[in-house]
Amino acid sequence: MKHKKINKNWTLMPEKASERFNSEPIPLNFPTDIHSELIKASVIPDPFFEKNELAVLWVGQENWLCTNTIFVDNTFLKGRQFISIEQADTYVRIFINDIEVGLCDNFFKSWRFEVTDVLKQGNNTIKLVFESAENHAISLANNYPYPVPCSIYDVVSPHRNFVRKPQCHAGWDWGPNLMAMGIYSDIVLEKTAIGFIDYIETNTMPVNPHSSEEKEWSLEVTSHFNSLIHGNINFQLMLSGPGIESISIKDKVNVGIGLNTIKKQFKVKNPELWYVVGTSPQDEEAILKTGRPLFLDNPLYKLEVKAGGNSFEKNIGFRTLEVVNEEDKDGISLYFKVNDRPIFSKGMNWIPIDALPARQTEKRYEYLLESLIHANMNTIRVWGGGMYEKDFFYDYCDKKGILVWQDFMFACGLYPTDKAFLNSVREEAQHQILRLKDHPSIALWCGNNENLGAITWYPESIENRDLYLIDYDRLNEGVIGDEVKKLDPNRIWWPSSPCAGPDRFENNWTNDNMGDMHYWEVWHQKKSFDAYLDIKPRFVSEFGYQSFPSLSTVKTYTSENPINLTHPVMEFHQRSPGGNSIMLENFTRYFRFPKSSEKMLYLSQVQQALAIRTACDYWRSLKPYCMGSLIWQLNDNCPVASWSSIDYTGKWKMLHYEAKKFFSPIALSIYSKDNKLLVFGINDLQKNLNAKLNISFYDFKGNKIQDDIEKSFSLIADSANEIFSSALETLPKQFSEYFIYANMEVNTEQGKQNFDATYFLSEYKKTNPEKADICFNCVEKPISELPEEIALSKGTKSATFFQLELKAKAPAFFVSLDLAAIEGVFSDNLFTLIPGETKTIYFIPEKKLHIQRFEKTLQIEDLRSSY
Ligand code: BMA
Repeated sequence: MKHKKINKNWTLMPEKASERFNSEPIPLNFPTDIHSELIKASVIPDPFFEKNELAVLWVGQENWLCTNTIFVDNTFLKGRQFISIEQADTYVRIFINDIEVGLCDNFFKSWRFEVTDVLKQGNNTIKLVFESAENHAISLANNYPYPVPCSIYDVVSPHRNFVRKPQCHAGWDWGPNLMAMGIYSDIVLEKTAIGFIDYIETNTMPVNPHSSEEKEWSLEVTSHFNSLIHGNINFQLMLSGPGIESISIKDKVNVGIGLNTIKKQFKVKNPELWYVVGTSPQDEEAILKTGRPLFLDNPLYKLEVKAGGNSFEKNIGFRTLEVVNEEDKDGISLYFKVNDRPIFSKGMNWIPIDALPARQTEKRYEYLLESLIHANMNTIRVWGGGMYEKDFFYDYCDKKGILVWQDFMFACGLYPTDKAFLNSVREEAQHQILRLKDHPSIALWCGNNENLGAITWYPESIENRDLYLIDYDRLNEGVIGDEVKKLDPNRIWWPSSPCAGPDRFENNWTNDNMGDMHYWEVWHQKKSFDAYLDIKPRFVSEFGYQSFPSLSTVKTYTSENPINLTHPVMEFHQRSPGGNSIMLENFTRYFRFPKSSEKMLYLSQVQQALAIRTACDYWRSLKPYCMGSLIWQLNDNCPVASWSSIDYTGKWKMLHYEAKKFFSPIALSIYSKDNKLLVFGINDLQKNLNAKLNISFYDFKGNKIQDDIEKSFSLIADSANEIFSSALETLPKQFSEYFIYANMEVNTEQGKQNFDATYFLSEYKKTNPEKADICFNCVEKPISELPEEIALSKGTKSATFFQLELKAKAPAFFVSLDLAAIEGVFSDNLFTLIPGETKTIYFIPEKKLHIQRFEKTLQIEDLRSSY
């Protein structure tokens, strides 16, 4: 088998002459997308700037032609030849020497077309015609016997549900409508006389999991060999990795034309276990010492298969994973048990990392996922309106121990169920299941995002529920669920998010006691943050609250100076209906109104962090009743006001810093409910811990208004411990005149750690903080001196970091440090400064940075400075 990549030296132009394209054909190399190339060639402006998106809508409505000439020699023409593409977005018609050899029509499938007898010796012309998915969608919908509604947003490409491409490409409530097209993988010419290995699948089972001596696992490997011949082929299988004796099997296998499955089963002795980040014995030790896991790489085992002149490689891991979805006295649970240990899922929802797919670089994937685990999270949900992610994403999750909740790519809508659509989805599901199922990080397959609920959203489906419900079931259970059950029977099939579980058909939209829940009433229904305490969920797979990005990010899309939040550009960069108003209205609910638009950006991030902290503090305190909170959403695919915790430029919003604290494996949580103040010590470790709690009551000058409350206790392993409770009426009366500052000291043989939390019993706007006059000292130090619990981006290019000592004259709340467009992460942010105490913060720049620039750029905000 021979491969020849044909990514280079293409040219791009519209398929038919267009007035809008006044350029020579544009040279390009794949992988790329058409918009990105048109931007590079200055044919279109940056779609993320101002309202340029509207000026580039035509790109997705055109057909585009890419042309190339490829040279093929005689030896390549021996045997049979194929052209293969892993990621074609979406309608790509392929011509070689003007003969059509194939049409790709589903972005989520992988394609291989035979080109034997079409390819000739010497130069061959090859053409790719990218046909507008928008036009395909419109014509498919027009020819469909009845309307199939789906949710749409302000700038929208119609009928996205008719085309199998990332649904958010058509515009979402956080993302632009670009209807991207392109090829995001290699384009490969392959030659073989024998056949292909399409997939390798494995099944790992512990044989004697409880033996204290030798732990044996059975490993079954199924190779899918797509044969072009009848006869015997050479087959070889090798497994190697940490701590095991390498295994090698050689054989001759008889195959027939078409698909052959070759199964081999053997035993693996004492492989090292795969762990969820933060749960391995080494991580437990490290957390006891520093409060943080080690972020080690998981042991992975390399499986190589060679068959009929092809080879195929993948990594596998050894772990058991169970999804516990059982009826109990309160409803139906949902949680993951990995290596017999129940895991509280702390994490985020993931959307495609860029609306311009050419910008989806491995570096950015790595940065976002690294940021996820550094904020003490262990789970990510690949949301159904995006894409089955690139290999790199799952490889990284395998390596670092992140659990993946994997949706199938259907979201917020109803879908067609004609034969062609169902067949296409069946092939898509088969491909993605076989491609992804052996990643140890994959925890669950979920049929879609909110489609079960969506049946109740549209007039058509409300009126004719039977029709749309049957259609829903045909696609979801009849095709997707059917394939999951056939191809990956050991993993749970979760029909929809949210739902109560397999084979449950109730509308779970508002149920908080069964399965997973999306809780949107704080935001879409504008309820107060306290509403998070009115539900008792088992697993929240979505909830979110918006903020604006930081000023440096806002400046990437507007040249307006100073900015004004009701300027049309600022409103255009907000896609959630009424979103800016919700944020501004909540300023008036909780805060004194900020004195400038810049301060509003800051306060919006404080507000977002507070909203989500309120939810997470409470839901974590319900463990093990509640076992998951997945925040909507980690990332942005363009610069925009949104629910993300990391903005488009990669800057951590205040929420991400706050999440690092409220998701920490040992954490302190304070809230008030039912007229009581409650303090919880959360311990996710497997050991009981000795701890001391100190609660102080300060006025806004920084004086204590009464004696501290002190208490020693034991934080029971793997639980949420109520460590203090008091009726509100027994606390000092004038709630607006003081704040509560709590500290929990945890003492272990490995070290001592402190966790603090600040709590107001009154709305912030009713209190009178003094001006804090925050000052700081800064020193630059070699990176080797960075305390080990701080280490963030190991990939930093900087040889130094900055150590800041901050002080304040009066208590300062929600202190935020910002460095404009300088890339890097602070060790902490959004903290309280108590006068007389010094807070040490580290900043690790991504690249070399001069201390003068650091000091000059550093912008410090706190609550009092916002008004
Ligand atoms: C959720 C998601 C997305 C959406 C978000 C915010 O329900 O599934 O569709 O972006 O709400 O509205």
